[in-house]
Amino acid sequence: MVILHEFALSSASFRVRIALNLKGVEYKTKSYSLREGEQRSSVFLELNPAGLVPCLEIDGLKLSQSIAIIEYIDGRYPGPQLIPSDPAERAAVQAMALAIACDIHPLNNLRVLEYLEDEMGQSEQVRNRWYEHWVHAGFSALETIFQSQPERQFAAGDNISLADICLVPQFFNARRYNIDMAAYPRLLEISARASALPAFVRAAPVQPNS
Ligand SMILES: N[C@@H](CCC(=O)N[C@@H](CS)C(=O)NCC(=O)O)C(=O)O
Repeated sequence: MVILHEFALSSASFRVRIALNLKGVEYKTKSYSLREGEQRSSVFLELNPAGLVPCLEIDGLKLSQSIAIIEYIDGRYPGPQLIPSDPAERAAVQAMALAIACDIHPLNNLRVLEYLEDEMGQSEQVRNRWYEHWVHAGFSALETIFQSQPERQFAAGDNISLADICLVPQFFNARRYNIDMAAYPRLLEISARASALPAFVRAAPVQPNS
């Protein structure tokens, strides 16, 4: 049995749920409340000493880091190829995915936001400004890339890839934080198209503002 240790609203967990669904892998979830700090419990630290969800138990392995997990799933299961094998296409997909997973997401992770407030004494207003700043920095760059490729249905072309798998959860988060995304029409378009696919719908947490 494949077990995803996760939190529904965690975007890194959301990425892995999408990938498992796209590949048609059956899995169970075990939830850890991030708000209550369960990711730092001894039970979870046994799974991932970094204290960050997700962790995927699969084939006798305990995998952490959503991108590494998705690479494993992609290589292990048939179905749509999420990371292209052509070196140039692969680099392009990885660049878009990592622009989100490395350049936006970690700066706005819960522990960073809590550190800003609790240890650095910053207000909720400053915390929210920080959050928005890094979303806009990352999304502006991606919008420029997508604008230059108007024919693309999805982030990397006509097929879903790791780039869409990273984009949709980050978009979900931005909506949750009520960030104005009027400046990103192509991101909106691509994200909406991918979000409507059954694998994404089934992976989504409850809709923001619902
Ligand atoms: N690079 C990691 C990031 C994992 C991560 O940051 N997970 C977040 C939820 S999306 C988390 O567990 N946050 C808990 C915390 O900040 O204390 C991955 O892609 O799996």
